[in-house]
Amino acid sequence: MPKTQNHIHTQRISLDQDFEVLYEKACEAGIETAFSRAKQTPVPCPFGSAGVCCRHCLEGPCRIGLNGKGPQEGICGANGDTIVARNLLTMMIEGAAGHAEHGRETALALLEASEGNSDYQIKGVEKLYQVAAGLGIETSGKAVEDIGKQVALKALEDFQKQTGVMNWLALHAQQQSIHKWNELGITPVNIHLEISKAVTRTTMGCDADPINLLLGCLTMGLVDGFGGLHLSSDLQDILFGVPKLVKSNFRLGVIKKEMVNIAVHGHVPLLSEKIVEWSRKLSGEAKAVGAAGINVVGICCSGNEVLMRHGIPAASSFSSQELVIVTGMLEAMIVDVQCIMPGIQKVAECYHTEVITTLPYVKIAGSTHVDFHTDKADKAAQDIVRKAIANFPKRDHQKINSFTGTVEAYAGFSNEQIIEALSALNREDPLKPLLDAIASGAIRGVAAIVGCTNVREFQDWGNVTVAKELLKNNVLVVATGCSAHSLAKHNLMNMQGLEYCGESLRGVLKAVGQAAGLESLPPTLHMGSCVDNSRPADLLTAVANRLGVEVKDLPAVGSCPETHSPKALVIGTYFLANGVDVHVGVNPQVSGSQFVTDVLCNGVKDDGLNLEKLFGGKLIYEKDPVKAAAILLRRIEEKRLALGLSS
Ligand code: XCC
Ligand code: SF4
Repeated sequence: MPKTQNHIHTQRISLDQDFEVLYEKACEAGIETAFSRAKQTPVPCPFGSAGVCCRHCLEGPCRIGLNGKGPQEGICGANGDTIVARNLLTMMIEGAAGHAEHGRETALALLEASEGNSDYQIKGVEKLYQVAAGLGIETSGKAVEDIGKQVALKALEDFQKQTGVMNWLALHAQQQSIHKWNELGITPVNIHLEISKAVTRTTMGCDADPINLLLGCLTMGLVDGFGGLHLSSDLQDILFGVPKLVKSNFRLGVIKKEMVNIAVHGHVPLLSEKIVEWSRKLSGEAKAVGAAGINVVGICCSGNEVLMRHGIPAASSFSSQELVIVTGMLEAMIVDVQCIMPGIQKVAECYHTEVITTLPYVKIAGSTHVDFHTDKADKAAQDIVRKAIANFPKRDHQKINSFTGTVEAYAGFSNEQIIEALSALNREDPLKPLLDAIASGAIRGVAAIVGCTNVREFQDWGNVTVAKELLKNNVLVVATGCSAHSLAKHNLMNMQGLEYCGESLRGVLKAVGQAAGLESLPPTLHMGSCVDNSRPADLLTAVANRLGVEVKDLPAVGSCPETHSPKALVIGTYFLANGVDVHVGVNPQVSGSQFVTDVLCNGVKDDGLNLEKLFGGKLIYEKDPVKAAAILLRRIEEKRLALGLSS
C-alpha cells in the first residue's frame, strides 16, 4: 500500500469504499463537493502555503518572495520571519477562540441550569463535586445547584479576571509547568484578555519580534488547553455526565433506509443532546409518516459527543460530510458551530435534505434557521425533529444509495472509565498496572492520535497508518476527534483490530479488558471530541504526578496526521507547552521562515527560543505516516532512556 499511495491519492479520495461510491455518484450527477473542488485547484497558493502572505493592512497585501528571490520585506518593513510568525499566531487565535466560545457557552448553560431557568439539569453530580473541590469551593451542606452555580461562576471568572492565573489552569496544570510559564511570561490571565491582546499584537504596526510572536502562540496554546479544552470537557461532564464504555457503529451503514435519519454536526453538545432526547420521544410521529422510527447519526465532534455519552452511531468525519447527504436518505443535517462546510447547503438542494443552522452567529445562506437557546432547548429540538419527520415523505427513491456495512466500535474512554477498568486489577492503586506495563516495556509509551480528516489528504490513510505503526510497536494509542473516527472505521476500536497490536501490548489490553469483564480492551481507546483532548492531557498529568516527574519526561507523543483545522494547531501547541512531541502530517504553513521552522522543529542554537530545550518537546512535520511513526517511536525511546526505563 505505501508504494502506491501517491497513485491512490490522485485517483481516490478515501480509504473508506462507501465514500468512494458516493463521490463517484456525486461526480456523475454533477454535484460539487469539497473533494471535486480540491481537484480543481490541485496546487495551493505557494505564498500562502509558506505563510508569507500578509493581509494585515490596506497597504498590502504584501508577500515575501520565496527562496530569497523578490522582496524580502512588506511595505511596512515586516520581514518574512515576522509575517510567518504573525500568521501562525492568527491561526492559533482562531483555534483558541472557537474552543473558548465552546467553553463559555457551556459555562453559561451550567449557570442557567443551576439557577433553574433552563431546559438542562446537572447529571454529572460526582464530577461536579470533584471539580468544585479542585477549585477550592466549599461543598459540604450545599445543594447541588448551589455548587453548580459556584463552579459556573468560577468558569466565567476565567473570561474576566484581570490578575492572577486562570482558575482552570491552576486546576489542571502541574506546578513545575506553571513555574516555567510564569518565568517566560506566557501564563494567560483570562481567556478574552489574551485573545484580544493576541489579536492586537498581530495587527499592523504592533509586535514585530518573531520570538515574541511565537511566545504569543504558546500563550494561545495555554488559553486553548485550559480555557477551551479542559473547561469545556469538565463542564460538559457536569451537565451531561461522564462518558462510560459504550459500543456503537461506524460507516455509512448506520444510515437506515426505513428510518427518519437526522445527522447532528458541529461541536457543542447542548444541541445534540436535546436532539437525541427528542428523537426518542417523537418516534411515534415518525411512524405516522411511514418510517420505522428516528435514527440520529453523528458527524464530526457533535457525533463524538453523543457517541461517548449515548452510543449514537457515527456517519462521517469532517472531509466527507457533504457526501452523507448524497446517500439520499438524510432528512435533516443539524449544525451548530465549527467545521461545517458551507458546501453542504448546495448538496442538500439536490436532495430532500434540510440543513438546519441553530446559532445566531453561524448561519448558511439558503439553510433553515431555528434559533437555539438553553431556556427553550426542548421546544427548538422538537421543532427541528418535526421538520426532519416532515421531510421523510419527500425522499426521491431514485436517488437513494443505501449501504449495509457497519463497523462495531467501543468508545466512552473517559479517564474515569479507564481508571475504573484498571482498578479491576488493582483497587488501591489503579494507575499501577499501567505504570508497571510502561516500566517493564510491555507498553513502550502512549500516543494520542488527534485532529481531523482533510479533503486534500487521502481520507483515513494517515490516521490509520500512524496508528497501526505505533500499535505494532507496542505503543498504547488513544484517539479523539475525526482521527478517532478514522480509526474506528478501520477496525481499530474493536477486537478484530487486536491483530495489529504487538504481542506485549495485546497482552496488557487483554489483561485489563478481561478484569473489567470484556474480551479485551480495544486496540485504540476513543476518548472523545476535540475539546476532550483534555482527557489524554489529564491522563498524562496523573501518570506524571504519580511518578513524581513532569509530563515532558513521559514517553508520550501526540500525532495529528490529517488535520485541516487551526484548532488542531493550537491544541498541538498546548501539548508542546507541556513538553509533549507533536507530529503534524499536513503543512503547518511556516516554511517561508527558516527561523520559525527552526524554533518549532529543529531547535535554534544561540537564540532565546528553543522549544525542545525550554519545554522538552518539539513539532515534527512529516507527511509520510510511516516515517512519522518511526520518528515518534524514536522520541518515545529517547524519553524512556532518560527516565531510566528498560530498553
Ligand atoms: Fe473539526 Fe472536531 Fe478537526 Fe473534526 S477533528 S475536523 S476540528 S470536528 Ni477536531
Ligand atoms: Fe504589508 Fe505590513 Fe500591511 Fe502586512 S502589515 S500588508 S506586510 S504593509
